[in-house]
Amino acid sequence: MSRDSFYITTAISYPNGKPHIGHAYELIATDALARFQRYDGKDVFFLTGTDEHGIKMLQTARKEGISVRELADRNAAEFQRMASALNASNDDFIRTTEERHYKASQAIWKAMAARGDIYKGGYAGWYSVRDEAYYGEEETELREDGVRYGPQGTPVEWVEEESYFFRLSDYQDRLLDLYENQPDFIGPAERRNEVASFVRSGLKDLSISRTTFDWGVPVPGDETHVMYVWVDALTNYITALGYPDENEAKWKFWPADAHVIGKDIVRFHAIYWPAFLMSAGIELPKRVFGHGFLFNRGEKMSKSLGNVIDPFTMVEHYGLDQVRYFFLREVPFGQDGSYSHEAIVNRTNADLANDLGNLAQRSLSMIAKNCGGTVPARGELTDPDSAILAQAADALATARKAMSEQAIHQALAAIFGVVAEANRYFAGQEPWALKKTNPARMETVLWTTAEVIRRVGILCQPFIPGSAAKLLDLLAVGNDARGFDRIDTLEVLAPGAPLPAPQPVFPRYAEPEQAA
Ligand code: ME8
Repeated sequence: MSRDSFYITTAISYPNGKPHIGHAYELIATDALARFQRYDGKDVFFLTGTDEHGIKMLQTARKEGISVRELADRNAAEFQRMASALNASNDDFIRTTEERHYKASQAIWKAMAARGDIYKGGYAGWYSVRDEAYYGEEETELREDGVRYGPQGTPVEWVEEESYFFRLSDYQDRLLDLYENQPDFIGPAERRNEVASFVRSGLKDLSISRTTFDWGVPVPGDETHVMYVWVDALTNYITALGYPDENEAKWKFWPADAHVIGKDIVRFHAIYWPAFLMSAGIELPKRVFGHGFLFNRGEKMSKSLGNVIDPFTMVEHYGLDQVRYFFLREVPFGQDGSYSHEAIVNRTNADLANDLGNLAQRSLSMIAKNCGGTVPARGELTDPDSAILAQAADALATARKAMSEQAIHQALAAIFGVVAEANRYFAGQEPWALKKTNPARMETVLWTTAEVIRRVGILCQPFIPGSAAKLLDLLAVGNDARGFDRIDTLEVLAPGAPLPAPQPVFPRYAEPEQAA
């Protein structure tokens, strides 16, 4: 039987600068969602990459005095380096300057043109280079500084040129039907309401080509035009699956199960993208999820405020799984979030080092000392044993539902709820006291604790893959026994099986001056 497939993507980032924490956040979250489905038995394809065209890229290159290709190459390499530094499990990394992507972008353009949805006209209106977006005059505002700004607070400039247009206005009703009939298409719900009311207020045709520069995908049949960067950018999601070659094996992953993006670009994904796809006769993705923005102590990160924290530095300083855990647990996915040194240290020490780390270290050390370094004997299970084991198995069902709605924080809350309860169980059963009074019962309590740690370790893999693997190694769980289907298989932890010497998995964070 073939496994169900699951296709998930991040946005593709503009490599006009180095990756920042916002990029890292999106990648970590999407990675957790992808890994979760893999452990749940799905055949997963996870895509990320870089969006290399557009005027913003050109302007940055000009400012730096290098060619735009050099800028793209240099920073795309940084984004790739970030993906490996974050232990992202992406199956491909797409760059929109690749040959395969020109082919796909020109193919979707031709399909939209064949449908009669593309015509030539003249564009005159406002454009934000920072957002790479056209805005209606009513969405802009002339401020006291004499500069006109768009709805995201970025400056807009007046643009007038010959342009091809996409008949977006024809798709208004079909888009509203889509939001109505497929209420899960946009998440979270606030984002869906915003998009629906924007579409209801009326859609104008969209300018989809530019003539004043040539850094982009040439328009088929009229090479004096390059495509508007968002037309080619959105197409990346099907390029990676081999479009337009629908015989390509990877095409089976389409339609995407989820496009994970930030809230600032929901409009492009929930309006333009489905309209382009409908026009080209391609199935629509199942869901577009707009996560929130991350702020440093509540302020928007920006180079001018000097509060941009480099993800590489953060990972080096706090540890990779500590950073992954913090972002995924602390910030309800879909809402804005804030990070600070104190909050990261707090989560690291309270949840990882104390709750999970100490429980593992204490119980595994007792096993090493009192059970000959082997899995303890499992006597008859009492009610408290069965209850904690059941809670650990039930956490999978809770996490599964939460992850299907991108509520990553809720999945982790359920898993760490088990850890908290397991600590109460361990303290309440007092295996150290049983050592003299009832050694057989001590072994059963230690077996149960080890089994809960195994279950928690299995569940933690999508979120903190490196540390979860170490936990499972300490319990000698084979690589082939780490899927979610093994969550309540009592036989995995076989009494008498030899265990490696226990090692601490989650170091406490100590302030550098304290550590010295
Ligand atoms: O928008 N917190 O690229 P991009 C959280 N190329 N997420 C953030 C963030 C922050 N502070 N800042 C940015 C683009 N993001 C386009 C996408 S997709 C076909 C094309 C998120 O480099 C942002 O919302 O500006 C987006 O999802 C991603 O990072 C890339 O942003």
